[in-house]
Amino acid sequence: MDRTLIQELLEVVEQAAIASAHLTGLGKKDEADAAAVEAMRTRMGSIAMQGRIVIGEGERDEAPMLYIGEEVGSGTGPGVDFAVDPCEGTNLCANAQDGSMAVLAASDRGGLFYAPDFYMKKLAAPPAAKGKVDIRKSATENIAILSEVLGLAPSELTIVVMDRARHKGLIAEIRATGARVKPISDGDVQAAIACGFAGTGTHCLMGIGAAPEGVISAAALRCLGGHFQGQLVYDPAVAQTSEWADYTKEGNIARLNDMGITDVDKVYEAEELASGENVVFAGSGITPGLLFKGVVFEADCTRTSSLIISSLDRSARFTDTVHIKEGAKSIALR
Ligand code: VTB
Ligand code: MG
Ligand code: MG
Repeated sequence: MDRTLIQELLEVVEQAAIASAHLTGLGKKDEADAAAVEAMRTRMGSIAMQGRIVIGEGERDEAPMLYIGEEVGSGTGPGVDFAVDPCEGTNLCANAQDGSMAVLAASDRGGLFYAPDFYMKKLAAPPAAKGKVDIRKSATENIAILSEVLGLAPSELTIVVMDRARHKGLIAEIRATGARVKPISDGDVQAAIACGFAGTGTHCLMGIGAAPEGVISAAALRCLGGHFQGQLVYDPAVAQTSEWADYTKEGNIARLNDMGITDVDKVYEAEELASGENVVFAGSGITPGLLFKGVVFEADCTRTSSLIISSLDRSARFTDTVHIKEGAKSIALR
């Protein structure tokens, strides 16, 4: 992987975000997802690389595009592994709610954890808390640590938690410490990454979301020096999701074992989920959010706001791109 890839990957997520943004608010989540997938795949095709999807939109039989194992790119050049979520937060996009984005993580071959399509308990926090908070500790203990290392009272800390039945106890525990809970309906990737930056008003992500999204979050936080840990969730009684209505704990453990995961309770650090020598994260807002303004359509241009984080040059670039329409007469400078 070299630095020219950074610019290419920026364009990949910008194109995916624009494609989904045309379907924002229409209540069509699958269509918004498909549009992003198509745009992402097309733009990836013109990058000189031997790309491979390790986390994608499903197995070969279920998804027409960007399925796990699919090869992307021109077919010559460096080998690059990708974890993609072309429309992360499809419900948010379909309902024109904040927080959806086109997102991917890239690394050298073998540099991203092949996360199963399971749930994952996650803990994300700012760099100052790295290695100090711990997913094995209680929320109460972690909030005390956060308060200490960030120099903020619990009442000045905002903890993002997905708004799910499984988090009833967690939310009550956090509130009992005096910290603020910000429930989100979807989109824990953006919330996790927001923890990596001061000034986002987001100090910690706690609770259970999806495992593939955990790898993408880990890639970004690893580059930022932030804290991220993940632990797979295999017990349907813990996940409390209709998706797992027909699954059993034993069956899920057997599925993990079949995938080569024998230590099912392992706590994965960011550096294990995104272990490659070089790691790049790229995200572009579809709707506004903690990190971006999202796609804005204007008469003469389309504007995108994005974030590329790269270990190649130890940078986090926030970009605002004006995509100029043919025959444009005036472009506002904002
Ligand atoms: C999680 C979360 C994602 O979807 O995967 C969620 O990590 C689905 O969780 O950010 P449930 O099955 O509990 O609804 C997102 O919110 C969006 O992809
Ligand atoms: Mg998706
Ligand atoms: Mg998603």
